[in-house]
This record gives sequence, C-alpha cells and structure tokens, in this order.
Amino acid sequence: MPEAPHPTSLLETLEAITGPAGLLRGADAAPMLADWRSLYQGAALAVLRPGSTEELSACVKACVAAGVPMVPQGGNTSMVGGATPDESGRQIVIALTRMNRVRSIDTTDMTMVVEAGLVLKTAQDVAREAGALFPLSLGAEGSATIGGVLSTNAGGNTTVRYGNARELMLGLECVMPDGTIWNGLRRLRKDNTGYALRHLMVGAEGTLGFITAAALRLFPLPREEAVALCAVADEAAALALFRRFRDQDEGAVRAFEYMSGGSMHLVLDHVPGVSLPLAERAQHYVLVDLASSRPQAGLRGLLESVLEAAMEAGEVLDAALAESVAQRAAIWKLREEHPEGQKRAGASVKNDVSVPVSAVPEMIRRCSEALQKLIPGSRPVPFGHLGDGNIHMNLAQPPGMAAAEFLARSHDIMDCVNEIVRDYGGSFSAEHGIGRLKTDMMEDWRGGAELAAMQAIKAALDPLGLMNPGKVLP
Ligand code: FAD
Ligand code: 2HG
Ligand code: ZN
Repeated sequence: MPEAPHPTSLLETLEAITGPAGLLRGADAAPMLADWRSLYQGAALAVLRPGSTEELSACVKACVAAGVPMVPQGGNTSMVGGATPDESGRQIVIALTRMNRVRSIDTTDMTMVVEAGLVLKTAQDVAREAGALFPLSLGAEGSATIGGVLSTNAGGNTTVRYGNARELMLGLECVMPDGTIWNGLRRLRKDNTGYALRHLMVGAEGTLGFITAAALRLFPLPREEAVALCAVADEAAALALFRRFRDQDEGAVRAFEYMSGGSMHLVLDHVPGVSLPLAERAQHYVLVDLASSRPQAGLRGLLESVLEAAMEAGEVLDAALAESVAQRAAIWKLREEHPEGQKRAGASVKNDVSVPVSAVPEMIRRCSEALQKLIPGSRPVPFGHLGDGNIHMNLAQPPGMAAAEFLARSHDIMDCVNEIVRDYGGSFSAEHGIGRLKTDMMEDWRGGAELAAMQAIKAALDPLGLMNPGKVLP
C-alpha cells in the first residue's frame, strides 16, 4: 500500500479532478454532514461533487491511494443515517448531485437511462413529458435521487402495483470501490448471465461502490385516475377494504395507504396548508388511489360501488372522492405530510416494519398496546403502505416529557415493536434500509449464513473497507 498522502494534498488532487465547483468545505458542506432526522451530526474532510463518471472514478482512485473512507450521498433524505459521515472528520462525502443528466429515453423499449444524481421527481417529469410513467413515488421525491432510491431499494407508495426500486431497474453503471468503471447499463428484460451484480448494488446503501447511472423501466401513462380518502372503522376494516378493491380489479390499485387518527391529527394540527375533506375526525383513515391506462376504465364507478358496499358493511364510515386534479393532490398531501407532521410535533421514534398483509391489523393493535405500556402517555402514530404490508409503526413522545428522555428509550421502543413483528415473520426494516441506525440489529436478525455471505461479498468487493464504513454491516 502506498504511503497515504497528507489530506491537504488529497484535497488538492481531488479539486484538480473536479474543478472548484466539485469541492465544498466549511459552511457550504455543512448541510451534507447531518441527516434529515437530526439523529447524527457528522464531520468530513470535504464534500466532493464530481461532474461525471470518469471524474468520480479518478476521485475514488485518489481516495483509495490515500486510504480515505468514502460516504456516497444523493439527496440526503436517508431515514437511517446512511449518507452521513461519522464524527471523526476523516471521511469524505461524495455527493452525486451534479451527475444528473438524462442520457436516453425510449418509449418503444419503455426504458430511460439516467444518471444517479437525477432527482426522482425530475425523472418522473421527464418520463411524463415523453409520454410514459416512471412509477416510483415517495414523500421525499423532490430531493431523493435515482442513485439514492436504488441504493436503498426504496419502496414508497406504489410498491403494491409496481414493486420496489429494484423491480424498476434493468441495468446499472457503477464505480466500484477501487475506482474501476463497470458499465452494466443493459436495457434488457431478460439477462441471465451469472451472478446479478446489478442486484447486489441495489440495496447495498453505498457499501459496495457507487451507482452512477441506471437503465429504468417505464410504463404506460394512466388514462384514468381516481382517489378517495376514507374514514374506516378500525385496522381490520382498512384491510377488508383493500381486499374489496383487490378482488374487484387488482390491476387498478396503484396505492393503498393506512393512516391512524393519531398520525393524521399531528398533520392537521402542525402542518400548514392541509385540511380534512371529511365531516369529522376519525380514528383510522385510508387513502385509495386507482389508476388505469385502459380507455374508459370506469374507475370512478369502481370506487363508488366498492365504497358503497363497504359502507353498508360498516367498514367505511365516511369518504371524500377527489373531483379534480387539485383535490387529488390535496388528499395525497395529507398522506405525504405524515413524516413532517411527526417531526413538527416533537420527538418520535420510527419503526419501518413489514409483516404479511393479513397480519397488519393485529400487528398494529399489539404494538400500540405494548408501546403504551412501555412508555405511559406515549402516542402510537402508525401509518404506511398497507397494500404491501409495510407500516411505519411510529411512536410520538408523551406530551410534557423531555425529548431527550424519550429518545433515550429509542432502542427499547424499536425492540418492543420488532419482537412483535418477529411473531409474524416480518422485517425490522422494510424500505428505509439499515444505514448506521440499525447495524446492531443485523446479527440478531440476519446472523448465520446470510450475514456471513454479506460479509464475504463486502470483503471481496471492498477489501480495504473504504466504502461507507459503519453502515449496514455490524
Ligand atoms: P441518500 O439519503 O443521500 O442516501 C441513502 C443511502 O444510499 C446512503 O447509504 C448513501 O450512502 C447511499 N447512496 C446514495 N446515493 C448513492 C449512489 N449514487 N451510489 C451508491 N450509494 C448511494 N423511503 C422509502 O423507501 N419509501 C418512502 O415512502 C420514503 N419516504 C420518505 C419521506 C421523507 C419525507 C423522507 C425524508 C425520506 C423518505 N424515505 C422513503 C427514505 C428514503 O430512503 C429516501 O428518501 C431515498 O431512498 C434516499 O434517496 P437519497 O437520494 O436522498 O439518498
Ligand atoms: C413514508 O412512507 C416514509 O412517508 C417515511 O417512508 C416514514 O416517517 C416515516 O416513518
Ligand atoms: Zn414509507
């Protein structure tokens, strides 16, 4: 191993590769050193922003020669501290946000090749302008990048219909941990040619290298859309309503989201510019989103007939059907503001868990009871993607308790939820990943052959351990 150059000369080398626009320090770098949830405050030598795959490759080679650990970053919206450097000040954050070009789009192949730093919302807009749909959708889509959503295998609101980010990816271009460029940007629907490196990189949270570009799947644009917000009797009624829609027309369900009254009311009470389109507040809500690319799909009729039957059965108590694009957006805003509502209302602890969809109602009830027993006065505020079994089983602090006192119990709270989730064969991290927050849970949940294989893969691809150290693996 060559002798490590002094950090100052490394930064000079890096600046020479990227130009001055590619190297941020001091106040310019500060926003990239803390995470969205304010769980971690890191420090770094600098934030590097290469402008191309070739520049990134050269930068990685320089960092490897200097033995400097690298932390990939996209929109910095990680819920688990995955993109935040540690406190040592010896790591370098490499943000791909300047690498944001659309390289090609083809509506016969229904594919689009984009660079990793492209913001998800921009990718959706570019596809729509070309007459196609890129269906991944999540609350952070105005900041999250394609590289970030692939590296976390993000789920979001449309997993029930289109799958997670992984299912939307056909091929990748990457810079590997030694700086080698791998061009696997194949746009094929079928490609069984040995181990699928592309699938290792998806969900690796930057621990196996950098995703620099991706070939993505596109879909036909919907011709009809219908959205409703419903007050439902309880969690079981929410599930029963999901089954009614799925049984009538599974292909029409684009999203099916559950929101507890506790969580909805934090949104209504703390987020400006939202209002409840129902006569009164309820204990449980569901957002149903139907979409079809078929002409005359009759979604409005489907929505009305299913809701009418569910009302007769006592499952749905009240419903507001969106009459315009603006009303659809207003209903979706009520759902998307749940993370913000919880943030504004005080301290909360997140539990991004999944169970088989049939177990969701019982899991929510059991967790809510157990959490209230664990921390008297605390408020369970669950919400999430009921259609795919992923619920954010979050807990808001008791009013009046000091935030620090409540947050000191974070691990007890997560353990309490996770032990119940385990009973259903569920997962302790459904869509947000492991990052730094959950590495200590890996041994317990994935120990044995699975973790050993992950460690062997990490050692093979990143033998120096310079890619996002301290993340994912214990
Ligand atoms: P970052 O936060 O910058 O990074 C995330 C991880 O990926 C880090 O480990 C980082 O090192 C790595 N990484 C980033 N870019 C690259 C790259 N190019 N190559 C290699 N590694 C890279 N997630 C969901 O799944 N569903 C949701 O519904 C959802 N809603 C959210 C709502 C809000 C308000 C917020 C703040 C977050 C939400 N998330 C959700 C979390 C989600 O993981 C991120 O929004 C998104 O996937 C991360 O994208 P990003 O570009 O911000 O990545
Ligand atoms: C969502 O579904 C995100 O809105 C965030 O995954 C979840 O804040 C959370 O717990
Ligand atoms: Zn979510």
